[in-house]
Amino acid sequence: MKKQVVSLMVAGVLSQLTHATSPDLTRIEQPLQRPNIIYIMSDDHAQRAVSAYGGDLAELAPTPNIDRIARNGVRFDSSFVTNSLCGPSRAAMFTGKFGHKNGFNYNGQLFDGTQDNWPNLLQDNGYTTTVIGKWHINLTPEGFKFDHWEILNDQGEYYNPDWITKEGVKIEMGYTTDMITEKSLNWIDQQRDKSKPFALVMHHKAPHRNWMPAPRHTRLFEHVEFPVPENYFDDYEGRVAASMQTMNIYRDAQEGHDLKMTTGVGKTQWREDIWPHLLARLTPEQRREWDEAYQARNDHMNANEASWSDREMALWKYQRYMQDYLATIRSVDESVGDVLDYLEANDLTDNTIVVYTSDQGFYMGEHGWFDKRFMYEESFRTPLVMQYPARIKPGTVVNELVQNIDYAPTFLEYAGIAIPSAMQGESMVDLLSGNDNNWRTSLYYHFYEYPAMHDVSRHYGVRDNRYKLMHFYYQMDEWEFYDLSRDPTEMNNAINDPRYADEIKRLKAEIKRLEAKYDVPPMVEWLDADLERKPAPTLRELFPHSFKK
Ligand code: SGN
Ligand code: CA
Repeated sequence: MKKQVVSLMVAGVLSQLTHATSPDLTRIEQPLQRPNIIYIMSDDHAQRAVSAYGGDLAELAPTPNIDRIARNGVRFDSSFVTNSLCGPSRAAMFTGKFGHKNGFNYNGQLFDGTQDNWPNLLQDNGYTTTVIGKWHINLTPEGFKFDHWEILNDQGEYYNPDWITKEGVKIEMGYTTDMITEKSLNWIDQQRDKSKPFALVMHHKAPHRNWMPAPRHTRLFEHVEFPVPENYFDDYEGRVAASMQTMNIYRDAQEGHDLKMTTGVGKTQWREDIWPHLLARLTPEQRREWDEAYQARNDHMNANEASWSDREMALWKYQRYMQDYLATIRSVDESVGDVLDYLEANDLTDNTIVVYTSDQGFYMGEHGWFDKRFMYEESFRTPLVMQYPARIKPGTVVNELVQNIDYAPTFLEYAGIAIPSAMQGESMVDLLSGNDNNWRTSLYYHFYEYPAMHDVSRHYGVRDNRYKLMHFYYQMDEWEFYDLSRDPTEMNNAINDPRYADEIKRLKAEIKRLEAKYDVPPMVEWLDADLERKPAPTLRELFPHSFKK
């Protein structure tokens, strides 16, 4: 109790200090007890698949440990990203800036880690820091000052992954989600400098494509039938960009690589798999267990496929996709449980901020899709829960529109570090204590990765509490408008509906206002600069000693 009172007093002083706007005020007097920060981010975890948010999967595939964070602290009900793609999302989250300011707009760019970012600023101000897990914004955390880092290669592998450290690259045997948990807890327990507050960035590969569950979870949902979204068989009428994508579960998902469908009854070989190196990573023992887990279900499918209609096959594929996707999330949830248990057992809970989020949302069959990219709700939203018992009231729910650029300023303010004026996000600290009456009422979004995999057109847009306006550009010039209160699944593009003419006009002006506020450069500059992609060095070039000659 006493500890809590002290830290609350410190917090009061801090919130005054951190409101200073001077850009060169990078160091201020350190408070008595600065919070530890554990930032857990998974990859492609839809809000619909977090049971704290309720919804139709809450009972079928619950996430009790992620829900614990929400119960102990806060659940953000209107949490969004700036650009629904892995790399850009990570860059925005670290820097508190949109991609056009931090230089990272699409996967494959190389992030400049020397720019202000929250792990570096924490470390400059006396924190010990680490990142463990998926990185994906560069080959290594170049420019970052992490005291320790262990990262996956590129997208990472589910089984027996490559781990990259300062020393080089090596394969370690195990299931990646579990290894990230072990390495993270080991760092907290054994490796960190205990004289300093710590920040742990824990980035899971799961539940990213190709959705390979842990051996203990391959059959977790084999008898569960998941509810099929009403728009699974969407015809994309009135939505040109949506009609052109290639991220459809029943048309574009690979039958082998993604859906683990085999070539025939009694067979264990996957159907088409343009990335066979992933399955090839399994040891013979792991492979045997894996094949056994899928055998009966695949045999049943292979025996009946010829008699199934396209629609029946599409529905079968949906169930397979959901079973695997949700099973990979079970390991992530267990990992969160292990972290929370560790903090509780070691008296670290009160003064540690624990965040669970994802780099973006994901489609779970809505519009027929997997993947993300679009500014439609399922991928624009991302789960966000956070606990900090010393400062955040348990069971808090925030409805205001927050975005991943808000995390950096929030962590800095909680740590008592001045927020660089170039950061574009807002600290959520006042919002969390119910003291912010001036919070933003609209969000800006911009997706750039086109031409690219999944063929989602470039687009930008605005969303407020009720409406959304988007412009798809580059190879098309298409506007879409939705009244989310009437059309939450975004099936009726109302851009030409005269009843909304005033709202559309208002939102077009709002886009202009946000472009000015965030200093978005004229589109034409993008088109030229964006197409030049610098080739990244290879791991072999970086760590020649880790490879056989
Ligand atoms: C991989 C996936 C894609 C996915 C991108 C981006 N294919 O290329 O489906 O859209 O990553 O994902 S995979 O079969 O190789 O996994 S992101 O999380 O990095 O944004
Ligand atoms: Ca992702």
